[in-house]
Amino acid sequence: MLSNEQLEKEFQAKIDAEIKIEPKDWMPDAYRKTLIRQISQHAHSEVVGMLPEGNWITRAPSLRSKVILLAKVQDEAGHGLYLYSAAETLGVDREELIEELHTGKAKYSSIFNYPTLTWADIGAIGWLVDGAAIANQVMLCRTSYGPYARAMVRICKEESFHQRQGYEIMMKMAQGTPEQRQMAQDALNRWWWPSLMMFGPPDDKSIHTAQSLKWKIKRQTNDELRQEFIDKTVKQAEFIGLTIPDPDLKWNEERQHYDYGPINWEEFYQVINGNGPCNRQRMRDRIKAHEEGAWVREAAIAYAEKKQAKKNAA
Ligand code: BYC
Repeated sequence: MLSNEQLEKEFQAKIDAEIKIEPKDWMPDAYRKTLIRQISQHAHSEVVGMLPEGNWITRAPSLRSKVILLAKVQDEAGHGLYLYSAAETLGVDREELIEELHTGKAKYSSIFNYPTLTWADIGAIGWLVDGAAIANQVMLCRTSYGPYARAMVRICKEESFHQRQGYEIMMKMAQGTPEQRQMAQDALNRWWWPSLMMFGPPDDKSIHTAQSLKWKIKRQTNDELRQEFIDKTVKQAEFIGLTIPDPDLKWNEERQHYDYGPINWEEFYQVINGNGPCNRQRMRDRIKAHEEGAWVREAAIAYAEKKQAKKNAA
């Protein structure tokens, strides 16, 4: 029998050789734990992320925009389901994960604790929040754990459509009446800094990055991805004539990247520790939605049991 040390060595060799780790393969406990933490946080984010946008389905300004928003919100629910399934392949129970979310033990993305005040916020979410999500998640299509990597391929395709729908709303509003233009700029002003916080703390403060890079769960650091997102998004803002709310933003010829101003990390830590503008409201609404959906889960289980009983009897 191989010792733990030998097993770990073989495990790391597989990772280094870009061989995916599958559910029944041996893996270090800490690898399993990190994946359960990250995938479940990710699943919770998708599901909680439906709330700020869902708020605007009844107030979308046209039938077209309503249909698009409905489809987007439904996609987020689907992402949550793929991700809970991927987490379950690691031996945890979905109900257990959801309980952790509802009791405040599990985190979800900081970004969903901010309010959506106007229709332009729906544009800003699609453009910036889904844009940041893509920047972070493309690397996850190559993450070392097979079920997570496969789930991410489909998620990324759908996120690209979401980003386009948000940018289209912003473009239309930026080219609209002075009031619409003002709404678009105001939404950008409010969502810009929280979007940069989505990538997580700076590298020198990130607890998990070094180990996650070694295990190829993450392929790039928080700061690298944040920089990529800024470089791409500044040009998109310029194209539609909006101004990024950062007086320190400046192209750095030497680095070939934009320099940017200080991020308010105090605000970030307040938000992820439950004290953001909407944390309580989001959890209250999520728990209510979960309770109201109990009959659907019960019906699905009863159907599966009936089918199984029929199979057993045959
Ligand atoms: N919000 O050591 P670090 C979406 C936590 S949803 C809250 O750098 P890591 C979408 C972190 O968990 C977007 N918490 O951690 C849906 C850790 O705390 P714990 C969600 C955050 O894991 C609907 C501590 O801070 N995307 O796409 O190496 C509509 C230290 O951080 C945040 C994902 O979940 C945050 N922003 O890196 C539209 C992607 N940042 O766990 C869009 C998958 C950090 O020790 N996740 N924390 O208590 C990841 O890629 C990584 O987990 C992160 C953080 C980059 C987020």
